[in-house]
Amino acid sequence: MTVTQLDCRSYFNHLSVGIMIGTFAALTGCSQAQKRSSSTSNVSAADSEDAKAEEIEAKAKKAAKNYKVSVSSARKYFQLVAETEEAQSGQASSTIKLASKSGSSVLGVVSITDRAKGGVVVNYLIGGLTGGQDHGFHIHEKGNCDSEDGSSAGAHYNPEKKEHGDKATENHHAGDMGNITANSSGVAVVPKLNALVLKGIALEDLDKTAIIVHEKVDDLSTADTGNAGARWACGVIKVTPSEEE
Ligand SMILES: [Cu+2]
Repeated sequence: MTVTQLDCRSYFNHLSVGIMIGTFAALTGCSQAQKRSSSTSNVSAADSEDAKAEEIEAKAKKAAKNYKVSVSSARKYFQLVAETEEAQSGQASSTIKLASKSGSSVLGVVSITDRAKGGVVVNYLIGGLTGGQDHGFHIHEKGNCDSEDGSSAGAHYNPEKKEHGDKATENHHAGDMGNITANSSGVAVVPKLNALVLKGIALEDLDKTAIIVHEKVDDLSTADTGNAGARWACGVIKVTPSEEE
């Protein structure tokens, strides 16, 4: 049997175990140059994965301090943001930092990414909540978090003039994101990839609106607020048109 140059190269491209490459090369007579080139590309792929993991670890440690959350919660958030951006390759993203309001100690970060097939994916990492409780989570219509109680963010984002409600149903404000669930340490982190998707909205529609985290659970029905209580955190959504990839 004769192994062509092409066969040899494509075989290497699919191998990751050095010893198997060596054995195959010895059996088929593939050149040292090809072996070297293959192992270099395998090493750089591994290096790139290591670099990504290190970057996530560094961000997680910093966020853990900034937002008073565990490193493991922060790691989960950054991993899911990275997976989202990989899945929605080339789509715009915006990161929103939340400031405490109404005397709470709620802090956190939210990432919104356009979906290739429409809508946006929302990832979040929020600390300082009431342990084991759900908290209303909305987009409000004004990109202004200046007031002490978050009232400057106005009412729910609702361009279609619908009723407040459950985002799983037809009739709800575009800014109704339901509730986020705090763990026993008062931290809410997005549970899995695409756990929170808002359909019918593009990121640019949300320019100069705000994210609000509430004191209480949103009952998903009471007009116009879901009876979710005080505004415990607020962050302005800013979308810059020429954002980096
Ligand atoms: Cu709200």
